[in-house]
Amino acid sequence: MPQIDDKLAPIYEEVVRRNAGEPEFHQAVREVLESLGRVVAKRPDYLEDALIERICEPERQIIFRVPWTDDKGRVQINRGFRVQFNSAMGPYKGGLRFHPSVNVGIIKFLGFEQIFKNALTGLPIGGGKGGSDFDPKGRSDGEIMRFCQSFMTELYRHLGEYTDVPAGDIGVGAREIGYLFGQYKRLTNRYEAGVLTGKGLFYGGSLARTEATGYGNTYFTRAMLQTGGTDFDGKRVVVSGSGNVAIYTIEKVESYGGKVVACSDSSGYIVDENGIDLDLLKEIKEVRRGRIGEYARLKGEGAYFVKSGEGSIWDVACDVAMPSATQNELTGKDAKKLVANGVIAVGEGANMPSTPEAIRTFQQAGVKFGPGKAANAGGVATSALEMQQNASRDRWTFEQTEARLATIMRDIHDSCYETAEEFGAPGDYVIGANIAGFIRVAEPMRAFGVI
Ligand code: NDP
Ligand code: 2IT
Repeated sequence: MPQIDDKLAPIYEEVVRRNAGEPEFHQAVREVLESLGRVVAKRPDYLEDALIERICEPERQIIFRVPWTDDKGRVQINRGFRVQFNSAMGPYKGGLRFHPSVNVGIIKFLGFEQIFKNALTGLPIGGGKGGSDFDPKGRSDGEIMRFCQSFMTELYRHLGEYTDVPAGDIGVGAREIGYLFGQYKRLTNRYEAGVLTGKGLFYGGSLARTEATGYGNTYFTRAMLQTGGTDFDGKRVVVSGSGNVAIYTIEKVESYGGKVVACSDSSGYIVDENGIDLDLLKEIKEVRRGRIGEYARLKGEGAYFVKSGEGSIWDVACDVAMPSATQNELTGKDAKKLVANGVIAVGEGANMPSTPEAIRTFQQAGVKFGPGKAANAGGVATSALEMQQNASRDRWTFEQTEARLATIMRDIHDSCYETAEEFGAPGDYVIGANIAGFIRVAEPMRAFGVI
């Protein structure tokens, strides 16, 4: 296991002590601190004024009650969160996750990752994350709307285009952003388009934001493949999940000639040896909000469904793996299987989908590994482009926006690659991303003094 530098180990121990029972947050902090040993060896001044300790402590954490009435007239209670982690680079920026597994530790890990990811985009956005343990599955539109209205009725006072700008994440897409924006507008009596991103195209949303995370991960992974003189063309690809990130990853990979043979949801995974039929997948997931097993039933020949618990999607042999569902979905055992089956590159669409053991397995086997905070930054980068369009009361074309996204992803790839080299870890995108992101945040923090 990579070690934390002696000078940084007490910082990690203190994070664990002060944030008991939050293993995902510990995991995210540990990975960054493991990389930073190389920075403080060269630049011990970064140890001054508790700069690194301050990065590990959120600027503000908001936890609130969200009461709402279900369709049977019963009152339900959920818990809402917003962790405003770091505003050195700009207003807090990061998504909202609605999923029953959400707790403060998960939101903190996501907010912490977001600081470095947002810095890597080179755009002026700080790091934050929020959400609720609300489970949207099986809820009617009316229930979703009442929940979103209640959630925003508390959260609105903490938001603003110069303060904190949420967007979507698991369980939060265009429908939820619409209800949240409507309630913000009503409560504040302000048409403040830049307060949320991922908005509908009719009211200030950006073209290409829906596609951005999946497309962005595909650009990043392609750039990694190109450093080895290869590309997606003719490759077998497995993409886990079948939500926003997964769908647009599949779309872009297929446009480059890759064949995506499997995807999943929490009920299991499907394999289609002919390559996933994207129109059918979109119809099931985006229109009907159905389960992934329906794909195999409707597609018929060449496609089959494996129920959750009866196998892992990572058993499916592939050249490129793009985990795009949730944290720690790809374990050390899965990684060994992928390596045995000949995987050459892994691009993380989800946040922290690979366990530390899995990352180690890939890197030791020489597999090109793109960590989420670099590889999936295209979503938040395009959110920042949406904010730019809102601030200038302008609207860009799809082509213009996608071209900016492509350049940003290439720049993130190159800066991770070059930083890894500069710090003596050639080809290690984890170290490159953590160090490049850290330096960009540490410099303004230092300039601001002890705040
Ligand atoms: P969606 O809600 O659109 O889709 C999530 C997908 O992942 C669904 O297929 C879902 O299955 C599956 N999934 C979620 N939780 C679990 C779980 N605990 N076990 C198994 N499967 C699960 O979310 P997104 O596509 O937006 O997000 C996917 C990942 O990408 C997340 O890690 C998110 O943080 C990250 N991300 C998202 C960005 C964005 O712009 N949306 C940007 C950067 C990262 P089911 O429907 O059965 O729950
Ligand atoms: O994890 C992420 O980067 C997101 N869910 C997108 C955040 C955003 O503000 O667009």
